[in-house]
Amino acid sequence: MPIQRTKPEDTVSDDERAWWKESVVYQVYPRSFNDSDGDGVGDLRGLADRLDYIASLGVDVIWLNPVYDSPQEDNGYDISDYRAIYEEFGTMADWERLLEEVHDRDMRLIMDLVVNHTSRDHEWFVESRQGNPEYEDYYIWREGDGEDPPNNWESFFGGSAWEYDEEREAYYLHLYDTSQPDLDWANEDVRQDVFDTIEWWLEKGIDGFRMDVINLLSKADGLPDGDPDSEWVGSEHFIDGPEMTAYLEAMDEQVLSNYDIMTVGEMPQLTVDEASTYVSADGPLDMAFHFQHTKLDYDGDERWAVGDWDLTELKEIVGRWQTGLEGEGWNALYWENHDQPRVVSRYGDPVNYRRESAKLLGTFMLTLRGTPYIYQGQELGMTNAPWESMDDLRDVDAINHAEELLESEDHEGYDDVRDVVAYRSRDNARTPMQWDDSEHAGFTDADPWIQVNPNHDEVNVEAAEADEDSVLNYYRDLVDLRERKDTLVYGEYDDLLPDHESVYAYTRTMTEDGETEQVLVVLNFFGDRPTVDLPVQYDEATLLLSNYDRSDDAPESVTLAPYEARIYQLD
Ligand code: TEU
Repeated sequence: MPIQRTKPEDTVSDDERAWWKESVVYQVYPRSFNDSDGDGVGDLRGLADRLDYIASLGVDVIWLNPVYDSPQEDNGYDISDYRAIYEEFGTMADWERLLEEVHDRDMRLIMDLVVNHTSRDHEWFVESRQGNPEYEDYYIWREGDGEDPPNNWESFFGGSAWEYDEEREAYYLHLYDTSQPDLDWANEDVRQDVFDTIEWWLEKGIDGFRMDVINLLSKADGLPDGDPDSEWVGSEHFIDGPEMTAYLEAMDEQVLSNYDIMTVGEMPQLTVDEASTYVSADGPLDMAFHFQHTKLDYDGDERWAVGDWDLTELKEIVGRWQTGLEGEGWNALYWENHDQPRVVSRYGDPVNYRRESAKLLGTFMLTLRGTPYIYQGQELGMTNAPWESMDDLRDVDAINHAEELLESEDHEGYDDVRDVVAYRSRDNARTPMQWDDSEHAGFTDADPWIQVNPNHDEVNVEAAEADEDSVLNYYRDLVDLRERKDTLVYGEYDDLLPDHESVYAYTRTMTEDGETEQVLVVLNFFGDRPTVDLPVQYDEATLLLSNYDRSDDAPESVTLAPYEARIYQLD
């Protein structure tokens, strides 16, 4: 059968190609990766000791979560000095060595840029609260409204977004923890100081930034009250605010565009229409993390409640982003990061089909159009941990919300809220990397700062290395396939079964020098055995990869095993 030819103008031009589009990123949360000095906390030398492992995955870029000086109220997202390394993680010399060793292995390093807020301990804030004229307008200070805070905005971590400061006798805005005051980006000096900091790191030779909550910088004039019924009260006044594009364009023009780097913005509540303004070919950033697919298992809008999720909704979201970004906008693809529970525990089956579903979810992420981000441990199929008692929790977000749930509803104790907290806590992503089956999973010799997942006796790097069929080795195959097939990077995406409730099937198609290549991906997202007819045309179908032992049978009608994934080449 002849294949469906796409138009020759689908050819990817040299202008459209970029190293960061062809890269696979691996995210390291240094606090939980590897501890070299026996204090129970991961560190930079520990990470450097494991670079060969990361390189063995075939990935191209490492994204390092914040390692700057910080009181660690929000694990480093509360920065007290942008140009110093947090002592427990090591020294600037350790960091410089790390960068060199990453580059020696032909990988790149991107750093986390957290400039919506600083720590309360940052010198700028210390000066600002004392009313030093140079810094008094570095943060968003307001008088209260009588006994009440200046408006009804809420912190993402719960409660009011305003904190009264006795010293300055005014409220300051904090969209996250009280320890994380928001900078006032309307102040030109703030912008210049941040741009200088960005340049300082780029001059050190890094390869780009992941930008924390970067679409929150611009707050609406007058800071009006928000809709009290919305998911995050006030967000319509501080997400994608009026000056947002102008700030990022200035950052790009003054600093970013002078370097050959990659930038990815983390953007809560981002829609595909809004995204095009940030990440089109001439937008200020290269790509953005949106959150739409991470909310499928909320109960409606409610994050601290668990709902059933629907595959057709996932298809709708993914389809919108795969095809809807205008002006050559590029996607950032992820399931997990340090804020998300483990994906196998959400959209897979961690009990009956851990291995199969981990591979299925990996197949999906690595065969879409965009740059994939693998979070440490995802390549092992790590799962959520049990959070038996409130004392096990470490994350300010989980602790605050657990307390809020306990206060607001008719609950007697932690056991009543445990299911939802254990499911949703960001701590699930932060349990130590599982290197082996020893007491602390090979992460540390001391007591780790957070519990090790008890399943490390089975799920660990050492065991996975020894097992040809492991999730780890399958991820290596996926990365390798992606690196060899441009079609998986640049090819057009077409959903073949948008309405099917358990099977996801799509093609990726690319034409180059008059030749069309088509790759077919077939994914059974559940534990049953569906048979599907696929509208594909081809002369020959070659099975490139599957998480089951399969031969090259014809893909126009297939019966799939639980969580089965297949990738075919169609000629
Ligand atoms: O997160 C921003 C944020 O609001 C979300 O990532 C949130 O944690 C997610 O929606 C949960 O589903 C960033 C950092 O990634 C996070 O670790 C920080 O706590 C936060 O900013 C504040 O800096």
